[in-house]
Amino acid sequence: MSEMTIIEAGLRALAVETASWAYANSGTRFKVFAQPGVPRDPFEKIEDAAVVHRLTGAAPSVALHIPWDRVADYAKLADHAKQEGVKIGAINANVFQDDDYKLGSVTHPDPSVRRKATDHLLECIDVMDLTGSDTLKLWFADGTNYPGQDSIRARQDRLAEALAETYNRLGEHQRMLLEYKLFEPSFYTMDVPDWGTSYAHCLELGPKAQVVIDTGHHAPGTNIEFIVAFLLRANKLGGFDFNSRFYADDDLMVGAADPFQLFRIMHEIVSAGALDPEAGIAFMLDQCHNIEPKIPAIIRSVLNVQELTAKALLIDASALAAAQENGDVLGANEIFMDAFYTDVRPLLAQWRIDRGLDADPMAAYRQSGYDEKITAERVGGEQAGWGA
Ligand code: PSV
Ligand code: MN
Ligand code: MN
Repeated sequence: MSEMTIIEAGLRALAVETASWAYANSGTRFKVFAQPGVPRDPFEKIEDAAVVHRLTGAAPSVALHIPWDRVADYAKLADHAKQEGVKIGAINANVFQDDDYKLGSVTHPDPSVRRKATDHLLECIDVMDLTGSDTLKLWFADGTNYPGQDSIRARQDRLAEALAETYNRLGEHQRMLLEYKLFEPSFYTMDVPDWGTSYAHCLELGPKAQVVIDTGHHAPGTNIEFIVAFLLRANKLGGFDFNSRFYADDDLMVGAADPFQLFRIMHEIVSAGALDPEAGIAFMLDQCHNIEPKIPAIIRSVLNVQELTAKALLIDASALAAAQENGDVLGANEIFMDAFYTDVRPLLAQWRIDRGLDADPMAAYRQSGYDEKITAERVGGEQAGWGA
């Protein structure tokens, strides 16, 4: 099979989900640098997401974050997405920004705060019903800052209770993804600090609960592709929040810090046959574009995922299997690295031309006039909701 045939077969199905909040202003705790032309409401965020999809042909859905994307009429929002040629992806719950959540949300010691937080999770399932989304994404900032502050074990019980109530409210074709994070904003314990904790809760809940891997949420040096392989085998990998990091939860563009890591992750996906949408793995971006222009950064990110996936597709699977069986350590590694070092950019340019897309989506965006249009039309764009 030619390299082009292999890439065509693999990339046909690859869909990267962009995040509504990445189109809005964002920053660090030190400063938010407002950018011209950013969306003023969720409808405009969807319009920007649609531009990314039109230029790349590979970003057909956009994730929402509630309440950052709360609107009066969700059916209208979903319809707007449809008109624009995209659909609503995962609904991200937000139980980390109210004053009530200082000591936690679903694991708070006060039952009335836990009730409020769980009610928000249920509200997010209402949003899924109204928008046609099939995925609820849960991330909890919950945890403690000081030893002795609260019972680690009691907080696990409270978490399990809220998750079970939420799980039981899911419709037949809906699922929930539980995200973990090593630290931040809690610095002593996080209630879901790692994939093992998330996996154990998901196992207890049932088949509609799966783990989501945010690539920025691990200790330095963690072997993420091992986690991917393990969870795929257990049928408990629901998807990714892709981004890249040099230090902690940097939320930089995926593939920017460590393209080789992304390649290794995509190799596990490809070799498990999990690129196919039937496998149900959501390839989502969870990034902030604090200093770089947002739409081009998101286009770049989608292209990075495509490029590293294409390289992973080019690994000669049968030669690799033979080398592995023969215990040929160096031969196996050489086959693996050969694919990584292959320049797939000309093949991908041709792949785009074959689909009626521009060979260079970055240049096509610059020439499209869209940036000038939104800069002129949109005044007073939204802040994503955090980083102020
Ligand atoms: C938390 O750091 C996180 O990765 C979660 O996915 C949040 O929902 C997201 O960031 C939004 O900033
Ligand atoms: Mn995330
Ligand atoms: Mn994060």
